Amino acid sequence: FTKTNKAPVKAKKSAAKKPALPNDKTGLEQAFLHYLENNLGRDLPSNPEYQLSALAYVVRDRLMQNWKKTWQTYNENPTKRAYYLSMEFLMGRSLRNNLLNLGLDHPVKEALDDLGLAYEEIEQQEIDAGLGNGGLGRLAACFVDSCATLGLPVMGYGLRYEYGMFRQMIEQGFQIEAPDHWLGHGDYPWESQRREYARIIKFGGCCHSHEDSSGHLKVHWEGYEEILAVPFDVPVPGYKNQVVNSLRLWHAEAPDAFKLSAFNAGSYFEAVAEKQAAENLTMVLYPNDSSENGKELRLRQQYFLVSASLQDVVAQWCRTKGHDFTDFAKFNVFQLNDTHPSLAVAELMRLLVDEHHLPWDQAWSITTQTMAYTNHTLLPEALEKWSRHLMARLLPRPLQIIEEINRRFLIEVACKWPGRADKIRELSLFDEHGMVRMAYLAIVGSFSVNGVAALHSELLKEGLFNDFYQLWPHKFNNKTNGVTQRRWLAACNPGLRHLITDTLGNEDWITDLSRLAALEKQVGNKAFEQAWFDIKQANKQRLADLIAREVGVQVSTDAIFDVQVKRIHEYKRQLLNALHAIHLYRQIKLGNTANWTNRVIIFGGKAAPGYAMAKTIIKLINNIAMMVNNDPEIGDKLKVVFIPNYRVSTMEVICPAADVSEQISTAGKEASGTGNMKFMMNGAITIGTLDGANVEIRESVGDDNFFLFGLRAHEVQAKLGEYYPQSYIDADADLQGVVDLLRSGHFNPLEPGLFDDVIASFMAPHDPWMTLADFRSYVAAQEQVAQAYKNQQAWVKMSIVNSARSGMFSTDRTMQQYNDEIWHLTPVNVS
Ligand code: B1N
Repeated sequence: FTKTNKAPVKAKKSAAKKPALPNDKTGLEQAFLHYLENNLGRDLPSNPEYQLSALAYVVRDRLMQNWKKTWQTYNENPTKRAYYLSMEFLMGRSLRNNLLNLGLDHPVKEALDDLGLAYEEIEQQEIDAGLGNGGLGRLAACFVDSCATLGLPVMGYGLRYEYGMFRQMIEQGFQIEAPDHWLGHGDYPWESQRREYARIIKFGGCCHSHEDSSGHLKVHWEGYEEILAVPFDVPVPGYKNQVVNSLRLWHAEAPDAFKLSAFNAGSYFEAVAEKQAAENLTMVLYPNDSSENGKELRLRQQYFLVSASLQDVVAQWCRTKGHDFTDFAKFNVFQLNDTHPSLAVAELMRLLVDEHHLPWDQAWSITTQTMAYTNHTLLPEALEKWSRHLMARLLPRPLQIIEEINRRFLIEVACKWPGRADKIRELSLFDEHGMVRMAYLAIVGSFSVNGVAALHSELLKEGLFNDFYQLWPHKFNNKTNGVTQRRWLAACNPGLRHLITDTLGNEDWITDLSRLAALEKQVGNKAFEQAWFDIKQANKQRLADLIAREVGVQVSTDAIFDVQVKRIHEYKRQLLNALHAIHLYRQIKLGNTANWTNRVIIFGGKAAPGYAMAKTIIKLINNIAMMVNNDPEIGDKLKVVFIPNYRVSTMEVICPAADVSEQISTAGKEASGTGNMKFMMNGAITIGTLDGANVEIRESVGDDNFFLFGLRAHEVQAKLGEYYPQSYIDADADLQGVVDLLRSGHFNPLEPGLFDDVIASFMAPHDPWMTLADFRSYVAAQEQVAQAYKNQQAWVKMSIVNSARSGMFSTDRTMQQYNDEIWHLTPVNVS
């Protein structure tokens, strides 16, 4: 029963008749007042919350027009589509970005100005959509922005958590977590509920098999509980190209019929409690970055995302193609954002085999031509494993399918390595403790496996996935991360945006970042260099104001702004930075301040609530800050600040203001990093190890425009087992002084023993992060930084070169490569 979809054609006619909404100053002003007065029942001036709502409605109307047009274009030209499956989309605020991409930023500002309102004040009212932890979630958000700008038919699928990343408060120097009930403050103006596309997701029960009339074995999943997945769509506009793609976020609900029998049997209370439990599924984002906790609810979330999204795509397919899946892989591709959605491999098999009655081999061929997997970490503690017991209880049918995939896969392994029982054991999807290795499932089920920076992708092939690489070398590839220059340069750094545009003569760089290369011609142009410097100073003042407001510390914009903002994790080595802060403090106290350069060391980042060591590191930084900032002898020579509640909207103030970007992870541990790219684009100079994308950043800017230090990845590897932290202390009086000061309790006079665990961690021969091994070369690199900053002109030159050579770190380039090498989609033209 193939059904042709006639609706789009009709919709196009009606859309064509409608006049476009006015985008001029007067039209926008009228629309704004219309919503304020008629929809919200308020008169000017009203308060900024209402102003934000009214403005968001104005923008939403204009997005909606293009959204419909895009949807029609896709329907009229049924070409291949990609689906980005991710447990996280760290979108941040949307207003400024939507205005920029619609080309409405200038007229809207003028319209508000006319009404006596300040755009900057209104936009501060928007709450960040914090539906992600860090780099992996923000990457997904940059990806969908770039896909829309490139006109690629790509849809994001994620979860609509009611509580996003927790709010971090700092009390007495400690991190305190508060819930982020971001949807509780009125509505989220950008989303549209689409109940007509709700899907049922199954959990629990058991499986029975029987022979059907033609003698085939059929499996029935029975006795399961149902949870309803309701989609909320968020528009993702491309830059001035009329494309608006969709981010579809699933919300869990108990179906109407939920536990009706229990209600009827009189268990009213229990039934309501269970209904509530069902709706808990999408209540909260797990706040772990780079570590897994194996909680049942997390597995439920993963399957819920995967099943709802795949059902959605398969239902869409059946609407136009009926049950003929021959060409399914020619028209659909799923990109798995790490292993979190890797149950997609089993779920697509289940849908094809159980629900659409395809033979296993055909279903497997479709699945393995449709799935592509991106790995984001080499850290063993972040590699997901789920217990077979838990899966058997929650997902009996997907588990059976994984067992069958494994059975067939291990036959392949046996053929490749005859007689090698060790290979069978090592490559099995089930480890010796009966845990399912999700990364292995993703690799076996995918036609493409990529890392996120050149070094990372090499290390995957050499180490973690070496056996798989030997089996299937063609699957392995690299896609170096990026960031979108729309949000991370054009929108967050208006001063630099205007200078760049005036200098280059056009805004083409906003969709082709390689054009920034032409800025290098301006090196030596005094007026340009002065303008560049002045913009940085103004951005530093904006950050200084934020620091004064949020931290209560006055910092001088003449000092180096030395910034490390990212999740707090031992491998990222905020501790090394803190030891350097102590070193500088000590030098000032010793009077070693000849040729001194003033410095503000700025930290920000959240620790996972269960990660005790990371939380102690936050406390240590705050205690150092307290001591340093209140000592008149230290003054402006050194300030240390910890900015609370680091998130997307604070990075938008921080990255344009940084002089120095701290990217100091132990080599081989940071898969890529993306903050490093935001800083570079905005003209900060990196001090960093040869890790993740730092390697490529340094290749781009050259040795002279990058402060390199530390062990290389292979040196770290070689040192394992023969690392003696004490030997570095013995050889280095400065390090000895720093460690002694810390040990003496100087930074915790009223809290004895507070930092003992931290000290023990960097003193341990098994310290995997080898912090002390890199102390001396880090201090030396920091001394070069301090000297280099004294030569303002030379510094500005380095800054310009960093920005000018950041072209390859645009997600436009990243997405182009995913498309050219993995997805093979045809870009659309919406007009
Ligand atoms: O993904 C980013 C990279 O730039 C970073 O280097 C990398 O650390 C980050 C479990 C993760 N890897 N793994 C995670 C997040 C949540 C979670 O529950 C792991 N995040 C990264 C983008 O490629």
